[in-house]
Amino acid sequence: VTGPQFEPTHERALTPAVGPARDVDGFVRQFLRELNYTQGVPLSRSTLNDQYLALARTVRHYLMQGWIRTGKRRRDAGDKVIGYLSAEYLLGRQLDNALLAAGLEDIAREAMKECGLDVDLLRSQEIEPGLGNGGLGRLAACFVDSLATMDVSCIGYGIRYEYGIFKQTFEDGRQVEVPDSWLALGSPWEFPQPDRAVQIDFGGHTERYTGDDGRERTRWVPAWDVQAVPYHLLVPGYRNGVVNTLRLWSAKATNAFDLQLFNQGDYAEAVRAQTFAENITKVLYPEDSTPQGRELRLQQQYFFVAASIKDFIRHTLPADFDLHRLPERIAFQLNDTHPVIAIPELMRILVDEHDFEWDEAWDVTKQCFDYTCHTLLPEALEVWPVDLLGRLLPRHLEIVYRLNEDFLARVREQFDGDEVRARRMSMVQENPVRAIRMAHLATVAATKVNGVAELHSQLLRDKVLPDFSEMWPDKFTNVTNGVTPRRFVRIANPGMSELVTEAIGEGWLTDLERLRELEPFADDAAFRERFRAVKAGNKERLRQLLHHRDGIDLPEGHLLDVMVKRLHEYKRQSLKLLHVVSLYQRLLSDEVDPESTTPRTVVFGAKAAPGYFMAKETIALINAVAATIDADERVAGRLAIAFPANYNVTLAETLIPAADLSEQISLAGKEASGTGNMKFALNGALTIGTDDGANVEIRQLVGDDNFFLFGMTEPRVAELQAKGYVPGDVYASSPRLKSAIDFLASGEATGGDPSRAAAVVDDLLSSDRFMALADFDAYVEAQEKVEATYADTEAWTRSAILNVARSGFFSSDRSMRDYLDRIWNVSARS
Ligand code: NTF
Repeated sequence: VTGPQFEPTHERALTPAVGPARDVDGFVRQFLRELNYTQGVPLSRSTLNDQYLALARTVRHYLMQGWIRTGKRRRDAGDKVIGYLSAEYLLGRQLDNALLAAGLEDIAREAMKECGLDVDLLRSQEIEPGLGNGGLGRLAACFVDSLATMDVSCIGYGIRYEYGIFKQTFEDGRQVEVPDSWLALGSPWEFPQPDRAVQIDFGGHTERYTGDDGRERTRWVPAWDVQAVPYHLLVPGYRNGVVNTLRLWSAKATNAFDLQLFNQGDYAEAVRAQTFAENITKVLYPEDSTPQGRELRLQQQYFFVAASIKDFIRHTLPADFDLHRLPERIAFQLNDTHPVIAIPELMRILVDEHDFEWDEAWDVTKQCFDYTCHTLLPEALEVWPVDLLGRLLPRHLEIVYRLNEDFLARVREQFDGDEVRARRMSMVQENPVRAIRMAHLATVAATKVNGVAELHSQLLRDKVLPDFSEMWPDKFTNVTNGVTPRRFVRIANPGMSELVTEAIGEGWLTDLERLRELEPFADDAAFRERFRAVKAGNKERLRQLLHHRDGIDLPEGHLLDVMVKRLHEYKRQSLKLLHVVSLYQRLLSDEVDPESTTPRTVVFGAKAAPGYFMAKETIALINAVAATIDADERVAGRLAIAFPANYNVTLAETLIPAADLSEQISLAGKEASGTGNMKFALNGALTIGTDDGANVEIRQLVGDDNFFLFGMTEPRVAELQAKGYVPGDVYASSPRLKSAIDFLASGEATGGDPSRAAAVVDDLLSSDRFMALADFDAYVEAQEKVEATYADTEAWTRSAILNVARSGFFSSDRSMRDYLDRIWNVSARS
């Protein structure tokens, strides 16, 4: 039964449950109860998975009171809710974060010890929910963490994919994707709410009819529907008793199966409808930065936003709420274009279901949405062919057409009938196929449009949406991304966290700018010594992990040079690889004494979209070069390449704190922001990077002396592009580059097999879309500066400490404060 919640008045019903006692004894009792009564096993017969599940549920118990109280307090106050609409949340492991947020780390450790168990071993049992591809999904997870920590009312709406981002394995060095069955062993963090399911319609046609009041109206007559079942996940704030909610939707067939067909023995046909419906939330699209124009993806998008809006109106707002005042109660943030179909959906609800006049509905709708763009690649801006949209959502297509008509009339009026401009700005693209430009729809509707770093927001205004920023200069703003220091400093780097607290006291974890107070310690030799000891400890932790996880044995005492992110040509893993080849050649040449070079281990971590040919070739090539170098005795102890498979949030948490050097080498003007770059700086790695995305701001803050800048600037890139870039010319004019490419092409770096390098080398020489060759010499020179600086241990450590001290700006708490001030007009309680 759906509808307004029954509100019991009995005193007891109003009091949230009291959690277990906050001591070791209380924890042990609750844990054993969970093990015995929920898992159904005695401790003596329990498996590690039983123990992990019981531990997770025990921790969850301690959060429930906060969750119930937070919800009640917010309902009573009638707070405006931030409705974060995101198709992805790359959450990472939940147990570590819940233990930290609840302040239960020590109690849990002791309690497990009393049961003869090791809390760290149990923590490592958790399979992270990989419900995202990369930066965009991880950002959403950081943002909801910050909003809970700042006690801001937020519901994160998303999709409960049954299978998250694929698990990456390597076979003969090539990527093979395996389904990620993160739910298979039980999922202790979610609360299914099947009785709160909502129906989501698809297909069919529209009809005009005359209402009782004599007005002409439209109704949508859908052809099929599915049920959207919400699952709650808890989003605990850091030690403030606040627990917000993630509401993830799972698709279920309206009718489970056809009993007649089943009884006749036609089993496949009997469950066809069910399979069809449940496919909607079966799996995350593993595309990053390029939209996958698949029908199922549009179904996913509509499915989750329609469910979220319906649910908000029905269950979060009071029953008699006047929807004219909707903007007082909700700000929907559109995380890229994926949820943009929410705009015509809200119009449809207001006009068709609540009898709003068109203009009135538009006025409300515009105030309810803001849009964040996360890309600069034109091919990444989603468009939906109108034949597909019209088939799946016929009413929404009509609404978009009408919105577009109204909008273009305004454009023509303001710009004197400038037809070319109107065509450029239209929500409807005519070629190569008629399609809806979701970014244009979002920009027209949204109150605010933001980019994710200063440079990105500027390029968004000047290059991606110039006509729109001319028309509405005040609509555009910037909010530079950030990352949560709870997960990416405190949990990932306990050693450094302790050292920092010892130096500057508590408080920095929720007020990260306070890291500034570390600056004087950069000049304190004893502190530097301890800082290095922490880094050495983190490297050892990584060595242990890679040994057990991947059978990789990292050499000791090397400069640890790390490039981890999705595999994409614009990110230029191939440039890093060319540098590795160049280092290898240098070690083999007679001119350089190997002993005089800096021993270096390069770590790659990257997944490629399964259909992205060049990305997959690059992975195979990196693995082939790694194997060749690994097998070559002549360079042993001087150079190593490691490429652990399946880079994810969990691996990042051990990898990043161990790194000395952070590789952020995208072609200028292509990486919207980057957030890995921030995590590395906050953990005391120095960055080698281009003037791109948030690198620009990192460099400005940490100072040129503590950052290795190289490569063309964005205007230079644009100039070269306009002039006509010829990679062959660069190849011919740089001896070092030519030599590295020839070496690679000859097969000498790939175990004697030149075919391994062919695709990548051919592409670099013939097109090199992202100008890796043009930046090669500058990159190698910057790497030489890295080596010189690294040789001076004290100078390097000083820079590393200054990176930490000056990166407090990159907390996602600050990003959220910026959204609150510049976009949502809501104030935080803390
Ligand atoms: C990514 N965008 C950008 O490529 C990153 O630079 C940025 O840091 C993150 O978003 C978060 O803002 C995407 O993943 C997408 F899908 F928009 F292309």
